[in-house]
Amino acid sequence: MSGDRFTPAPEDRFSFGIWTVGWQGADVFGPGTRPPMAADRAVRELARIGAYGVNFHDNDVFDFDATAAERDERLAAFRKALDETGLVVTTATTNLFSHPIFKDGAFTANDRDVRRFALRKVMDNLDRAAELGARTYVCWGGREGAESGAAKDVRAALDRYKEAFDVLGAYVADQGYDIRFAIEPKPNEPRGDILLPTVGHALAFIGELERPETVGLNPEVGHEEMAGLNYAHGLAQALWHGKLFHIDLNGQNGPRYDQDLRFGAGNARGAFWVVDLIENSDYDGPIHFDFKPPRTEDDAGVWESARGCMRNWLILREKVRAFRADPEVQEALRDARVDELAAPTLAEGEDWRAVRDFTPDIAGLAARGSAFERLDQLALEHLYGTR
Ligand SMILES: [Mn+2]
Repeated sequence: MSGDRFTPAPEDRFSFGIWTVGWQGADVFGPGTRPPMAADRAVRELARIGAYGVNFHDNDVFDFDATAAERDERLAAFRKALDETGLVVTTATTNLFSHPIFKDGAFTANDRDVRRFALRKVMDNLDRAAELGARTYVCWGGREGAESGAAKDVRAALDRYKEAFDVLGAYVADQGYDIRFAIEPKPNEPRGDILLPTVGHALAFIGELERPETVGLNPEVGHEEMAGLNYAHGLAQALWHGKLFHIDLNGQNGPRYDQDLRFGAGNARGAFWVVDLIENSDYDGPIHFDFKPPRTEDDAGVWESARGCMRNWLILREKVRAFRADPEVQEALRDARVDELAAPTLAEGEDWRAVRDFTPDIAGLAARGSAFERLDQLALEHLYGTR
């Protein structure tokens, strides 16, 4: 399987979270099925299979309760592996969800000391992120939410959520770091309901911050599809707002628990449109995978799963390029009037007066087919490999 045209290269800019391949497979019904993996080993193996970069939580590298000596030793080993492999740290993030102190959230915990400690923990890791060259800082507020009604004043929680981003934005500015924040929405799990549950909620929230230009989005396939939403449409809207700072790619089969399958597994048709959108956009961040090798896999299966993420991107990239280059597709796009949508509804110099009394051929327009089915069938035939 290796050495073919779907073999990843550093210029493909594939990156992985250290926690993805390092996941031991613990779930709510059973403990892990794989031994722990040190961050430096994850870096070396990811480099071996063709990755370009990594993203890490503070506690992917050292334990929450590590002594200063243990922390420094783990960080030194991580740095050494990065130096030796040439892998880049594209992104960093903070674990504000595993330790019991964060059981009611971090930035929006009712307890003020928890909130103050959460800010400190993020600032500690922002220093490491800056030192390691990360330009994007992901914020997934997995514990920011509630299972019950009265326990969480959502409007006050949003005040505190905004306060956290304002304080951290000031810290980054005061330190002179070249780092932007990327909010990762998720509707539920681990909390019953999570704040900022979708791309749309997060976009609206960013508009209320003191430094909105430094905060964007990190949408995840599974998280949007858990909410029944179209991930490619969410990405397109984030791009439209200039807010697509990062992407978390994986696989999901509709609204159910967060599956974190390898990219391209799950909703394959959705994945085709994601690759088509990103390949034809100005997104210049890493092609990042946030998946979990299933609990059934041993160490060999972990790397097979990680390799599959990258191969599936490259396979779909070849298919979307063939789709766009196909003369029959181009004709079908014209028949479907896809280009016409780019033309402003009013011409240059026109205002509302131009259409105030506009009356088209109503019967003719109503009767005319949109010719979308042929276009979509051509896409499916490229995806299914028959064209
Ligand atoms: Mn997920």
